[in-house]
Amino acid sequence: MLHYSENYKINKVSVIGLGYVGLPLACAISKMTDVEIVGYDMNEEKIKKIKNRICPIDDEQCAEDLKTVNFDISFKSEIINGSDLYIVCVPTPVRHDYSPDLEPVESSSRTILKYLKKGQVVMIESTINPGVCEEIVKPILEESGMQAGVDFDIVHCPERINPGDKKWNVYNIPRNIGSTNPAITKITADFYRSFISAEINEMPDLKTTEATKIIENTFRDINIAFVNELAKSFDVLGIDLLTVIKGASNKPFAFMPHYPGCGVGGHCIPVDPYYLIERARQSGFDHKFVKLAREINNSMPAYTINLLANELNKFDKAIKNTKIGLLGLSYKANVGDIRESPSIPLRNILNEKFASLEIYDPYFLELSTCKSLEEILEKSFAIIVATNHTEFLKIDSSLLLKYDVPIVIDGRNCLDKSELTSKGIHYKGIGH
Ligand code: SAJ
Repeated sequence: MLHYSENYKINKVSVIGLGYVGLPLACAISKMTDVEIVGYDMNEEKIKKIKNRICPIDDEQCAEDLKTVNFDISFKSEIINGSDLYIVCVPTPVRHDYSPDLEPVESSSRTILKYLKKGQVVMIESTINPGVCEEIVKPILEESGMQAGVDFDIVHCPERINPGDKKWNVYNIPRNIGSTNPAITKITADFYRSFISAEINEMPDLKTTEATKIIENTFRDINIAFVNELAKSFDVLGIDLLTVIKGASNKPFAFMPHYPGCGVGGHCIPVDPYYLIERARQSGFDHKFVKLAREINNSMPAYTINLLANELNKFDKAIKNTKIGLLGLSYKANVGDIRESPSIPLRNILNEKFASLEIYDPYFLELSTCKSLEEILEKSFAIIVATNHTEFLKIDSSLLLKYDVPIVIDGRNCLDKSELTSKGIHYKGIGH
């Protein structure tokens, strides 16, 4: 077993990737510990912004920290040279065919390879499937001629940042941490305990640690798929699913509400299950249930468009050439993040059906055709609410009647159905 563990000390830490995970982490380390912390990101523009204390992410705590922290950052990787602990916080997306894209993890490992020396530790915070540390990262780092677990070590501590969350942040979210070397797990866990007030749970190895984050988000995806399938079923049964979920939620144990919608977006929930599906497939196991959940969630944009078509038919209209307003591009309320957003397939389907399409998202004015909520209502006959941004919650019958918008498809079930229908608005939610 590794002998450097006994006198391994963390004096210099480098964070590789200064996005919504890496930047808050680097700020926290610089504020709460006495180690030297440096940040590396290949994006020169982002580095310039951060140097000017402009927070490039939707994270209030991080924006606050950025006003006062002082640590070196660069778009040149030399800055990480001599780190005792390299922390990788790069994206793990999927490609258009939903295949895992580990290129950012691989290229970060290659960057570290240039500087890796005996007695150093590489920590991966990116969300990865079981096996990535030992099957992808380890071989790259061992091109140094050194041996993982003998000359250096690899640790995994999956990130748990929840974008836009005002309560949970890098300082107070519990973490799991693991490696193949218990001594290093303990040392790095103690380091995380020096700036995180929540539980830091030491895991026995890399694969179980990698698996925790993957199942956390797959759990969420399959539960959302469950209520999305219920929405389709209850729409034909004439049952209001939201009322049913509200009723089921007063069960004080063994029930956890999830909510139907026009689709599942973001860089976590609709992505992480594919990492598990693909790795298990390589070992001969077919995750039928997890795959089906992904199919159900991916079917929700088309289902939402069908609801629109049904309402338009009541006015003897088709989608073609009808003025349709798409409200919201972001995958989640009050954040400016379009990754895997269901609004993208919604927009694509509406264009394929030759809708006279208008778009408005206050977080994406550069992708919008309208500059305000009033403008898109004025230009629409029917609207789809795809993101429950706070600004959209003020939509009521007086606003819709003022702009003569008789149809609302509420993709986030966020508007007041009874108020709207009581004034003759054709309202249809998802299972609601
Ligand atoms: N969604 C539904 N129904 C639900 C919940 C979400 O349709 O009941 C949709 C949202 O509209 C969105 C997508 O799913 O399009 C993802 O929503 P999310 O609330 O899960 O937001 P994320 O993607 O920011 O997920 C993060 C994750 N955090 C980490 O990976 C560290 C996730 O694990 C958290 O559970 C989630 O935040 C959270 O709880 O808010």
